[in-house]
Amino acid sequence: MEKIMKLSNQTLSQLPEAVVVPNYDRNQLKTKIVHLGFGAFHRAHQAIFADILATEHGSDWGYCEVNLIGGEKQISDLKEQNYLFSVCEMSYDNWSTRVVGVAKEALHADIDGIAKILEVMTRPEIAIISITVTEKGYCYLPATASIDINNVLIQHDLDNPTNPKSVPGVIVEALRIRKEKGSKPFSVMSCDNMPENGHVTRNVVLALAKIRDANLSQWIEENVSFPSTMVDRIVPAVTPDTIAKIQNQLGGIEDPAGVAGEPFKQWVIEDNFVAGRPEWQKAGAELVNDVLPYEEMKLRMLNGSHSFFAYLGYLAGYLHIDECMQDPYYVKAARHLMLQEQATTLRVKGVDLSVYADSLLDRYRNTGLKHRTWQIAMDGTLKLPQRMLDSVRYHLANNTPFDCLALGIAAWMRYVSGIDDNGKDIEVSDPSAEQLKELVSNSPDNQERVKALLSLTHVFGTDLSNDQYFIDQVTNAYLSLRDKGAKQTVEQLVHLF
Ligand code: NAI
Ligand code: CS2
Repeated sequence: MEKIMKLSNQTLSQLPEAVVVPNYDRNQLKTKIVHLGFGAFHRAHQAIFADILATEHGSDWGYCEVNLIGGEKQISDLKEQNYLFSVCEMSYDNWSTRVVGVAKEALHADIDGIAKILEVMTRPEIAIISITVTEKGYCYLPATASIDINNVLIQHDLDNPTNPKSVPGVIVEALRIRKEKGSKPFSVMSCDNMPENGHVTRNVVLALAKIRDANLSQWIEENVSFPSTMVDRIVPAVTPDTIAKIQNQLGGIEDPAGVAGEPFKQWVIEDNFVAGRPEWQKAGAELVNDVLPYEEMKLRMLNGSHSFFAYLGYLAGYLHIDECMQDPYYVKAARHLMLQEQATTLRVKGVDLSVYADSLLDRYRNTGLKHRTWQIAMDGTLKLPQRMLDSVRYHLANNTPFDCLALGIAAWMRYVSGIDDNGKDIEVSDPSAEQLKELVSNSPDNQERVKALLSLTHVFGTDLSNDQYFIDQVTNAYLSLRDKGAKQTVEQLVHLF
């Protein structure tokens, strides 16, 4: 039987001509960024920007790719294939492929040990620690953007500060070593979907450092920058089908570290780096003073409508976003949500939000993506605040209607109740899953369920948990979902617009 070959330096020359391969001298690259979270998104986003810079502008910025928790296989695959991986763009059924060469090293905490990761992070030439570890990785309380001191990883790191496990713990320890060695600090750049993601990162790092040593936290405060970023590119979780399609693109060569995403990409970065940065603007990123207006726009319009589709879609049996887009009532409701209930809350200037909304709907129509509603539905307790609840606060303060937001929140409540509209069990994945299960099983399936879930003040804050108008709006939507199901509830709501 013929042996299937893997992507590597040796097999690069055998790839089909259409595949873009690194045309630069990879030996000239220096590891100057340590990236925490070698997941699907980083590969198709930040790594692509760096690869464009190396290809077109002679950049020498290379990466050490790190996974702290999960993703062991991605790191070992990467090591086995000379740190090469491919990124495909899926526009409907037309794929194009690029092999990315900017990774120089790869480490996993459970394979290589945390000491090795800290050794790399404390090299003087490391200028940036960038992060995509999902909202969970920050060990924070979303309602207050402050550290969750009861998080098991944080508890571990408080007891074992020199042998940390959490993202904040690893950053604090690396900075402590750098301070002690007298080396310069680095910048810490979050690329996760949170508003003011730089501030969240700064909050958790400073809070943990303060508990350890007030001098250290003061040094961090004075020397380290935490630029915020708005990141956008839809990159669904890799499936066996994706891997098979990538292999096809590579002319039969296998790449288990490959990913595929949509053609669109956007990156807005707060220009605040203490030890230099790549010239990302040359690869299409926007460097600005204040990212928050862009973050809010993206989190509320894109991620807000994504979560709306995810909960209402999953309940109705729509397994992928493009299936939601086949339902005209869902599309109309999402457009109303975006333009009447999210756009109106935004402070971004100079963007035509109606054009933006339509471009998002077009991106969701991409049938090549197969983006699972279940994937987007996960970790709702960490997503709802920035995607829906901040806008609800705006509407409550301004006495303006928020029917679609109330429906989206109620749909999350139906979803975490664990049974879809066809009576099938839902596998709820969320860091608060245990607590959710307890609240659901101890409350009857009526207005009491809504009240029980609203008692999660780390999600809803004490303000929303006690706001009677908000409670009533969500309860009405919840009872309609319970009695009529998601499809009919969406259709009836749309008829009122
Ligand atoms: P993924 O599931 O492929 O990767 C998740 C990464 O996070 C892995 O590297 C894993 O090791 C790490 N991780 C998970 N829990 C952790 C923890 N508690 N501590 C430390 N590391 C942890 O997910 P993907 O697609 O890479 O997305 C990651 C994040 O990137 C998203 O949550 C979002 O914030 C952001 N993002 C994703 C986009 C996408 O379309 N996939 C687009 C825009 C932003
Ligand atoms: C999605 C995002 O999984 C989710 O929650 O809403 O990952 C979304 O695909 C990206 O933010 C698009 O940039």
